[in-house]
Amino acid sequence: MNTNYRFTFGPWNISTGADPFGPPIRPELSVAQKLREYKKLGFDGIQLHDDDVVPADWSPEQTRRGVAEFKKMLDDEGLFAEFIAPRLWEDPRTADGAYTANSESDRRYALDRSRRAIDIANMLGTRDIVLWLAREGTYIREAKDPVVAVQRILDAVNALLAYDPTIRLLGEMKPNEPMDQAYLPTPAHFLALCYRTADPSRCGVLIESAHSILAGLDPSDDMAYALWHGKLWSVHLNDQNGLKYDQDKSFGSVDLRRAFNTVWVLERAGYSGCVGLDVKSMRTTRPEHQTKHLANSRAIFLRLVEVARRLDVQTVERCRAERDYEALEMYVLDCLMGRV
Ligand code: XUL
Ligand code: MN
Repeated sequence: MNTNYRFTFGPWNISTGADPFGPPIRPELSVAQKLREYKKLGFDGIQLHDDDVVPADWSPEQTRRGVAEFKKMLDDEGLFAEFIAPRLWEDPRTADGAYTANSESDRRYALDRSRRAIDIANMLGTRDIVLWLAREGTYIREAKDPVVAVQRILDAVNALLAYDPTIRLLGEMKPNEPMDQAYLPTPAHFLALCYRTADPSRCGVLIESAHSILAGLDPSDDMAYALWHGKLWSVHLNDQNGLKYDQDKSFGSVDLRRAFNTVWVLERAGYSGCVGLDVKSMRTTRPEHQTKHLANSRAIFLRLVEVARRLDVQTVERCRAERDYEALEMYVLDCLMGRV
C-alpha cells in the first residue's frame, strides 16, 4: 500500500482562462509566483515543458545558465522536477506533425528540440521525458502515409533512447485534439510500440483520465493494463464530461465512481509514480481562487484513497464469489456516499 503519494502539476495548470473563444480573463502569474503555490497546496513536484524552463530558441550557454537559475528556484521551494516534455506543437515547424511531418527539415527540428529537452531534464535532475504526440496525426487521412508515420515515431523514440542511455520515455497518448485523428491514439498503442524499441525497459506511459475517456475507454482499465506491463510511470488525473474537447476538469468532479475505480486500481497495484493532476480552472474562476481546482483534486484523490482503504475486501470477494454484482454495486455506492 502506498502511504506516501507524491503530488505534482505543471505551471500550465494555473492559467489565465483563455480559450479558443476568448482572451485571458485572469492575469498571468510569473513562474516564481506559481512555484510559491506548490507546497502551500500540498504538492511536492513540478511537471514541465521544455520552454516552461527556458525559451526554446536560447543558445546552449544561455540555456545552461537559465536552467541553473530555474533549478535554484525549485531547490529554494523544496520542489523536484518530475519530467520534461518537449513542446512539439506550437512552433510553425511542427504544424504538420513533429516526428511524422512530411518535411525532412521539420522532422529534424522536432528531434533536435527533443534532444535539447533531454539536456534540460539532465540539468534539472530528472530522467523522465514525456511525449505528448500532439500533432502526430492528420486532419485528412490522405495527408500522410500512416505506415511510414508509425515507423517515423519509432525511429524518433530510438534516436532519443540512443541520445541518452539513462532517460525513460513516457508516451502520453490522446486520440484527438488538436488533430482530428492521432496516430497511436491510446496508451495500448504506445505500449505495443515500446516493445519494438531499442530498449523496451526505458519506454512506458503516462495515462491521463480525460484522454482515456475521449477514446471511449475507462481510465482505470487503461491504467490497470499499463500497470500489468510494469509501465505506468505517471498519471494525469482529471475528469471529462463526455466526448467533446479535452476538458481537464477537477478529478472526480464528473464521475466520482469512475474516479474511485481509478484510485482503487492504483492503490491495489501499489502504484509508486507521481500523482499528476492535469486540471484546469473554469473560465469563471476569480484570480484569488485560481488554485482551488488543484487543492480540490488532491483532496478528492486522498478522500477516495480513504474510501478504497475502508472498503471491506471480504465483502467484495463474497459478492464476486456469489456473482451478486447487484449487492457489490450497492456496497460500492454506499461506500462512496459515506454509508459504510
Ligand atoms: C494535453 C496534455 C498536456 C500534456 C503535457 O492534452 O495533457 O498537458 O500533459 O504536454
Ligand atoms: Mn496531460
